[in-house]
Amino acid sequence: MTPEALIFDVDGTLADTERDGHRIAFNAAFAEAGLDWDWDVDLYGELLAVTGGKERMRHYVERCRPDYAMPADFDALIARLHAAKTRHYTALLGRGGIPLRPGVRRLISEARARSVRLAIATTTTPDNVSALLRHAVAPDAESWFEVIGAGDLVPAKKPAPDIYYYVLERLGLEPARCLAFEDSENGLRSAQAAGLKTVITVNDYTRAHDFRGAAIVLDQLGEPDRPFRVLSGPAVNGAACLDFDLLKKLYRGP
Ligand code: XBP
Ligand code: MG
Repeated sequence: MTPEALIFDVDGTLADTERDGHRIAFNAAFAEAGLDWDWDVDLYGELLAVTGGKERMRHYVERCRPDYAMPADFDALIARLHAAKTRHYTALLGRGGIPLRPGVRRLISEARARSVRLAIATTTTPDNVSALLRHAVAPDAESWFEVIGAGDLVPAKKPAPDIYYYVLERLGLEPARCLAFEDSENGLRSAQAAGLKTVITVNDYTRAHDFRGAAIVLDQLGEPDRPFRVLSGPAVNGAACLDFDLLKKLYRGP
């Protein structure tokens, strides 16, 4: 049995966008606004527990900057900073700054060749998804994805299941017909709560997360000449990468 649709998270799953992408863009927006906020690699790793850029900035001010005198129009400041951050981030993607993770292009191509439907479920801003797909995948890659669920389309971000519910409803599919791809514990909780079987590819920020309940946990999707490592999950009988043979075994749908 083959799943009818693959639903991909974006940040950390399609590409390693956090440390050298979103983080750099946040810092550029802070500097531009004359703020002394500076998120180093370790601090950013802690802040990633909060999904969503606006939510993350608020959390930082509330938890880490008791010295900061919040202006009366703090909401407006957050909105301005976030718009600037999106501008910096999409410009960085436009310069080809962030490549896809290993195996992502191969798996997407294989899915398209088999007419398996594709969708996106992410907390990031829609403009960021468009820019990544256009610049790192292909100029017309947005049209390959039937549903793009992103950002503030739903009120509650991951780990809430809302964005996956949104995508499933628009695909018109039961979760048992789909497979999700995530890189983080918040992402896994979100997909699981929506009833989706989930493949995890870890990255440096998420390696130590709790991935109990995932269909399989890999270091990356793998290429024939760049094999993945299985961090937990079923035996893969010498497979080097997550192709449709392995995917079907993991899926075992209705
Ligand atoms: C990704 C995120 C995003 C980005 C920032 O989580 O948490 O918030 O860090 O994007 P996931 P915005 O991969 O689980 O979707 O600034 O556009 O919110
Ligand atoms: Mg992610």
